[in-house]
Formats: sequence, C-alpha cells, structure tokens
Amino acid sequence: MDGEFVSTPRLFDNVNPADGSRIGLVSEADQGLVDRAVQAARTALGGPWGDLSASDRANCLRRIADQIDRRFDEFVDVEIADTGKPRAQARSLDIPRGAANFRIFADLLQSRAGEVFETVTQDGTRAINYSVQKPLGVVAIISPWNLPLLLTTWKLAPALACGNAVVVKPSEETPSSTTLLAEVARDAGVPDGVFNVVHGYGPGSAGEFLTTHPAVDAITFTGESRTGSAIMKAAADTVKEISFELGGKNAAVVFPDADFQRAVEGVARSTFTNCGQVCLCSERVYVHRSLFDEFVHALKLKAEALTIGAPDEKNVDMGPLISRQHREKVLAYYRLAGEEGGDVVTGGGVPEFGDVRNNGWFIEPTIVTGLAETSRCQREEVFGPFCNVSAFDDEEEVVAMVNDSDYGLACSLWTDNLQRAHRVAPGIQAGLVWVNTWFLRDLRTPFGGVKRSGIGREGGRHSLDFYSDVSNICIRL
Ligand code: NAD
Ligand code: 6OD
Repeated sequence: MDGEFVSTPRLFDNVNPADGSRIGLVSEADQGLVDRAVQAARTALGGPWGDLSASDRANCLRRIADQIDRRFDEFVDVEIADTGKPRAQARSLDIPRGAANFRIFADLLQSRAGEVFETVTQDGTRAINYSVQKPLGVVAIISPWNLPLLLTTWKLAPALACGNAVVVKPSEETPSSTTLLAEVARDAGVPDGVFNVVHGYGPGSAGEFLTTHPAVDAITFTGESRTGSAIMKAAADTVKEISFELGGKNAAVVFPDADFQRAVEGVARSTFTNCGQVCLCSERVYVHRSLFDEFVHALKLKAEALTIGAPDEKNVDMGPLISRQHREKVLAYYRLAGEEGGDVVTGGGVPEFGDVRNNGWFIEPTIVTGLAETSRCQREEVFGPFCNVSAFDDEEEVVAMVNDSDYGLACSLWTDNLQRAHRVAPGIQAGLVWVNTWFLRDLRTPFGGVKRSGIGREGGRHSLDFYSDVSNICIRL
C-alpha cells in the first residue's frame, strides 16, 4: 500500500491445502484501506511514474523479472504452500512464467508502433493524423487461486508497461506470491503507489470495494463466469473498461487419424494438470468410435498411474484441490455424474493416505463415460481432475457437439491429417484451439474466450491495446 506494508484488525486464515494446516494470517482490507490504495495509485500516476519513458518502464519490468529469478526459491515455496501443487510444476511453470510475463511485455512495449494517416481534404490541403497511447489510469486486477503468480503477472506486467498504476486483489486462497511480488516491485524501483495489493474476499469485501470504486478506471479479472457477471454489474454504474478471462468447459477431440499414444498422453495432461484446476483443462473428451474402448482403457491406465501427494513427494504428479469447499463441489459433481447415468471408469472418491495428507483436500482423478450432452456434468465447469469421454462418428457431428456449450475458451484437436486440422480448427467456437498439443503458449498471441468464457483478448498487442487509451491527433498542414 503506497510502498509500505499495512496491518488491519480483521485477519483471515491462509491454509495449506496439502495438510489443512494454517500457514499464516492475512490482513483483510476494509473499504477505508481500499480507498487509500486507489488514492495512492491515482496520486502515483501524477508522480515520477507518469514521467517515465516507455523504455524506462520496460527496464523497470525487466528488473522485476530479474528479482523474481533472484528470489525464485522463495516464490516456489510460497506458491506451493498456498496451493499444494507439486514443486516440480511450480518450478517449471508457475514461477518462470511469472518472470517471463514481465520480459515479454517489456520487449513488446519497446517495439510498439502507433498509427499514422495522411488525409487529403476537399480543398486540396492535407492533414496528418497520428495516435498516441496513454495509460488507462488506475487498474484493478482481480485474480484467482489456480495459477496465482502466473495469472496475476499476466495482467500486472502489461498494465505497468502501459504506464498504469494498479491495485491488485489476489484470491483469498492464495495471498502469498502477490505479497512477495510487492517486495520485489519495490526493490526493482517501482515508485510507491504504483503497485498496491489489497487482500480479502469478493462480495462485501476488498473485491467488491474495488470493483465499485468510482476512482478505478478499469477492471481486469480472471475467475468464474458467475463472478464475472457480478463484476460486470458492479462496473456498469461508473462505466469502467473491463477485460474478463472466465471459466471453460473445454473439449478435446481425438480423430481416428491421431497418433494414438500422443493423444492419450495429451488428453491425460489436459485433464489432470494442476489437479484439473486450469481454466483450459479438458472436461469433455470426444473420441472417434473406432478407438473409443481402446482409448478409454489407455486413459484409465494413465489416470491410475498418477502419483497423488504433497508437493515434495518423489515423482508426485497431482496435488490437492485448493480448499475443502472446492473439494465438496467437485465431489458433488462426481456423485451427480452417477445420478445422471454416467459410468465411472476410474476414481470418483478421495484417496486414503493414513497420515497428515488425510487433512488435505486430495481427490481421485476421475473418468466417466455415458453422460448425455444435456447433463449438468457435461455442461457445467467442474474445475477438478474430471472428464467424460463420449464417442462420435463423423467430423460434422463432433464439431456440433463441441460447439454446443455455453462456454468457449479452449479446445484441443488430435489428428495427423493436416487438411482436417485446418478444416476443423476455425469452426470451433473457442478463443484458443490447439492441434496435437495443449497449453503451448506464445505470449504474443491473443488469449481469451468467447460466450461465457470471457470478454476481450489479452496477450501481445491485445494486452497493450487493452491497458492503454488511444488518442488521435489531427494536424492540418
Ligand atoms: P472466483 O471467481 O471465485 O474468484 C476469483 C477472484 O474474484 C478472487 O480474487 C475472488 O476473491 C474475487 N471475487 C469473487 N467474487 C467477487 C465479487 N463479487 N466482486 C469482486 N471480486 C470477487 O474464481 P476462482 O474460484 O478463484 O478461480 C477459478 C475460476 O477461474 C474457474 O472458473 C476458472 O475457469 C476460472 N479461470 C479462468 C481463466 C481464464 O484465463 N479464462 C484462468 C484461470 C481461472
Ligand atoms: O497462459 C496464460 O497466459 C494464461 N492466462 C493461462 C490461463 C490458465 C487458466 O487457468
């Protein structure tokens, strides 16, 4: 908060999902503190930050990335304490991506071009028009718990690159890495008030205070579609800019011409990574009827071979879900799948360890078959290590099944037929289509969803466009 750490009288627990232990107490921001954070950000816009050149801001972002690298192990430690995810995943995905987000937007900022038009007027004289990019102002960043540092920095880095001042509210489940990032930003020379963090919940707490704040100019949010809808309503009164990355009910399609082994491995990865808690995970798997039985059997073996456990266990593949409440929700979907006529191929319950891990929120990877396309389990986001596998007969039919969803975030197609890949991919109603891969990211590309999966695109120039206001200047010559 304006360059200093502030305690509040209201504290909430931060709990380790791998064993249920309390990691620490977190200060919840009240309305007064959120006001202070927003005011600090507004004031900072008129301070030294507002005078920095794009090149100076880019260098500042690179220093933040360097500081994340320098304190890499600390970031890994806090991220796994908050989430319970395998240390190897935090080391290879979450934390390196945190640093990469700052480097890519530093580079993109420096190669950013504007628009110039020469205009010939009716009387034969000329004018030139050119665009200038300005910050949006005070940006509220609200992030979820599944990939805390990765997803916060995905928004924070371009927001700072474009010269904004921010107030970040990390998820109440994962407050630590953003707090550490505040230290890092200060050490990297980000002026006081440019990067503020407030902790707390959504409704009636820091999230709502921020999204309804009249002095916040824009909200960038990642989280559930339902929350997006509540935030959109909150933002409407003061007509704030919004960018939303929301939920998914993503499909994976395995065509008969796929490399079978690669498809099995790919679908296992896209279903079970991060215990199914990635917005891009596949919960609907469509397999050509000719491969169906063989594929379901192979996927079952993959699921049963996963090592479930705490972050530092040897060869651990899958950690716990984030919280007791979230496990109850996912288990309710496991039960519902049976009630809706699904056959459980594997999983469906909670693993028994006989030690302290029984106090954590572990869950079995679960595969079902036989769910109707209209069933709730096939239409609603579970956000756990769960998929239903359905058979299809032809391309047209499967594209219709994939597109028959309220969501439209991501899809992966598995085929070795190049013509098929090019024919099918553009017809998928999703912001992201992968062919023979999943979650392969180039940070310059547009990222986001259609339908209930989001509003707008971030990534590359799309982020720079969102986090800037453009003005046209017309000069009569
Ligand atoms: P969530 O919507 O419950 O919470 C996200 C954030 O919003 C948290 O910081 C929370 O405190 C805050 N919040 C909740 N209610 C609010 C309100 N009324 N006003 C202001 N803030 C509020 O989501 P989650 O459970 O943390 O994350 C899981 C969800 O996020 C899943 O649906 C997943 O698909 C989605 N997600 C989407 C993407 C994407 O890129 N599309 C990425 C990651 C996660
Ligand atoms: O890779 C990214 O940039 C990104 N936004 C990933 C989102 C993952 C969802 O859980």
